[in-house]
Amino acid sequence: MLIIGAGPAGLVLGNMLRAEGIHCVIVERQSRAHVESRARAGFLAANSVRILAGNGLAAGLLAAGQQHDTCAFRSDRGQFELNYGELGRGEIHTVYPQQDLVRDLIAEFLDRGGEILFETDVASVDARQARITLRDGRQLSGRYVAGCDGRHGVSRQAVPGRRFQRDHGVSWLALLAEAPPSMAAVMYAIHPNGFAGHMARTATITRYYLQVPRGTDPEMWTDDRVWDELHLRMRADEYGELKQGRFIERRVVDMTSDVLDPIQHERLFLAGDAASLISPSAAKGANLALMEVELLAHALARAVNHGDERLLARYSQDCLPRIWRAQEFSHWMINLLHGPSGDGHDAFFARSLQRARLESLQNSRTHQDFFAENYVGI
Ligand code: RFL
Repeated sequence: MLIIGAGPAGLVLGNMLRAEGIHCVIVERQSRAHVESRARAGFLAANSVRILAGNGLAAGLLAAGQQHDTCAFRSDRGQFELNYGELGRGEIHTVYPQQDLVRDLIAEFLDRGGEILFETDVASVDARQARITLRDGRQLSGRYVAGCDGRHGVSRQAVPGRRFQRDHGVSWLALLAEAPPSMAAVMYAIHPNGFAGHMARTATITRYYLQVPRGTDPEMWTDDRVWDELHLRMRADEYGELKQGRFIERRVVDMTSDVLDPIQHERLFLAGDAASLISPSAAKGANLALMEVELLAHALARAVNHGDERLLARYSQDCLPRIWRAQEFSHWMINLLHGPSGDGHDAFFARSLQRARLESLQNSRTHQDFFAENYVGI
């Protein structure tokens, strides 16, 4: 079995297949040090924790992860909190940095007898032959190939299908501050200057987001300028100062989404960002990846160990409704968090809808239950 990519998708899949006694090679373009220090996601949904724990992959997460059950919204109408752990299905997030999860998964995969070829770049995939060609011309083949090589990978190019794409027209400056969280809850601040977000990562690291114009050069945002803008949009005068520190990551993320249909072709199966890219507005990417690889691992184990390809044949059809449900919620979140700029008639109309949406979330228990179920659920 060949897996392209040592991100959360490829590594969880590899670990699950090793547990079934299936020979697995993961081919990864980057070095081990690189993937073990790449900071991205942090918020893991209850379903992800169940998958990781159920497959013996959660020791680090259970020891060091922090439980989060509350998010809050601030706007010119004040602030309110939603304790989503007591709403909807009563599920919560576990916050554990993605690079720590990747480090744990690599160690466990190697312990289970898996093989990883780091710094090995895949140039193309032949889905019919289940064969990959490396940048240096060498070829590797297996019984099946799993394309877990993320949004810019090559494996999605080997799946003929439709690609549904949406550019939400919004960009975020994604920041990691060497500073403790400023509040217990995830904070979504809605301000005429744009959205600002606060999310705890660890006791000493906090993620912040600032909505910025498309095409912004992150280097134009000095530390002082970022803190001033965060204070303004988070209304620190009213609700208290933020705990400041040095920014150790500063990058612009464009809010785009896409879904491939189908996410399989011949003997190639896509999972994670390779299958569908979701904007980080609802922190769903890594969680969707784990949902998919659980189904894929199960289907591959049936095929390899029992010669039964029925689950593999319906992999795409089993995943896509859940992918679209997550996309729908993420799209809803984007509309909730980002108001239009300008003072024209259309801007007023759109801003009023945004306000109505927020008020409904603040006051309607039914709406809150719906939010909680989708915010944490997959
Ligand atoms: P990854 O993690 O991108 O891993 C793909 C791997 O494939 C390798 N690769 C290749 N290897 C060999 N040959 C090639 N030709 C290759 N091309 C690529 C790459 O080097 C890489 O190691 O994809 P995967 O495994 O599908 O995992 C997806 C998640 O990483 C992603 O969805 C999340 O990080 C999204 N996301 C979040 N998701 C959550 O569930 N919760 C969050 O809180 C959350 N926060 C975030 C996020 C994404 C963010 N950014 C950077 C877009 C916050 C941010 C800022």
